[in-house]
Amino acid sequence: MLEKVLIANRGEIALRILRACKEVGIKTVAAHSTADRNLMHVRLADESVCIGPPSSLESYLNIPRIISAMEVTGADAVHPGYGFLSENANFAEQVERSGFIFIGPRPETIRAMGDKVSAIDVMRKAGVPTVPGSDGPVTEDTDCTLAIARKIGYPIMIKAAAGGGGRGMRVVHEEADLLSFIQLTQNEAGAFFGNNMVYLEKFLDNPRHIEIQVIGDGNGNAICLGDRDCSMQRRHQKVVEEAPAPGIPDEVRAGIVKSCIKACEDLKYRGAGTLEFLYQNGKFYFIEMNTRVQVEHPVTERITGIDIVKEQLCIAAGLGLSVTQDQVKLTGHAIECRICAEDPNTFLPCPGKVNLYHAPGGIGIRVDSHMYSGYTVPPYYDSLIAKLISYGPDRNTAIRRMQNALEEMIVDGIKTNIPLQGEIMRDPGFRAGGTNIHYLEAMLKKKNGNGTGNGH
Ligand code: MV4
Repeated sequence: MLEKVLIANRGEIALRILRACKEVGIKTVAAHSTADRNLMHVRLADESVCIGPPSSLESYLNIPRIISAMEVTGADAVHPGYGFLSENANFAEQVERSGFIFIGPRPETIRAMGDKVSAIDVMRKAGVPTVPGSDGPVTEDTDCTLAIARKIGYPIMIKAAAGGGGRGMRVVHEEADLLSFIQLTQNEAGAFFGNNMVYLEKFLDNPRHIEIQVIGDGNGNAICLGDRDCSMQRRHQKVVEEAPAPGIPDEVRAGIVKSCIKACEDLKYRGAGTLEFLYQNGKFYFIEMNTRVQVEHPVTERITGIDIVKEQLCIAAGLGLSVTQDQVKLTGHAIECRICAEDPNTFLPCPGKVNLYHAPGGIGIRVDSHMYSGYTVPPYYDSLIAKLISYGPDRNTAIRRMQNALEEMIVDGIKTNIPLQGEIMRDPGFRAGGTNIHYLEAMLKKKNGNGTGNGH
């Protein structure tokens, strides 16, 4: 097993990683900014090391400081969590070149998946269904581009190869706009990502966002832990996730799972990963792959009984997967509500001191949170303060348990989205299941008369 893991992250995921390390007997180092001295995982870790001031660029995103912290504390591996350096191929490469273990995929895999054109190419060649599109970057040959677009059919989405998570995209409805919109997207992508490559896809107007969790051992063995529906989102921020995705026919699910496993085996994928799909009219279309543990991993853990972070640690230690695909059984239904410190009307972050925190509990409830009474939510990082996960033998039971848990939860002193989560749980569309990516924004608009929620 690994001896000592440096946790290069903060908040609930740092605590989640710490718990997995403790469970398997690995020593821990909490690398933290000055703003995070009083975080729960810093108190609980075997050692802690301050890596810089509050600014992420000078702490959690600072590669030399993190590698120095590993050197100084004698850690043998680093867990990047999600966000920050988790999908930075240069970081993974420098960690390995310095003689340490990066808990995640090989640097070249991270790099290949970070470029969406290359990710789609890899997946299409492995037999994963993709969105009809340019199957490669847009070139200087405008006649060729116009012909490809005509073949795809309008509306078309122009996407930056270096984009993802909603940045660097544009919809074109007619040929007259195509070339100028491509130019605009290229310019933005160049300025934003330092890479102006763009590609084309058929625009899907009302898809669901469904993702598939995979784990590979790095030697060509891979398993799939089922799917999650993450369609309940606002401005590319997920709000509620659930597993399994409601209403997917068994044979459609079996087909997509099979193709994802094959792709990961072909890639000799190492570690935990997520293939993101759009799902519309009964079909899956691959769009991106995430090469890290995700915020919403607990819903998958709950329906499979598999500890995804523990699997990451075992794979990094070279011990392989703890289960075979035959041993993966999906049971019941799990829902996650992201609890954020934000203003319920403006959705702006609402940092400050939590005077009183009371966590909900009971059968089928899990809370992943670094919060405690007296904790101050700093203004420098994202506003996620807790993840509330409910489980039941069926979806309705999971929803009911979530409603009860939301009513039990007390976070006094700061504004949170707990009331909004309650409204979603009571909403007839959500209760019916299978809502698309536009549903939440439409629901908020109906409630407030517009999309901002502030009545203007
Ligand atoms: C799309 C799409 C429709 N058609 N691609 C947005 C973020 C990035 N991960 C991909 N995204 C989309 N790609 C095609 N061909 C619609 C979106 C999209 C979206 C996707 C997932 C979750 C939320 C979304 C919100 C708006 C647009």
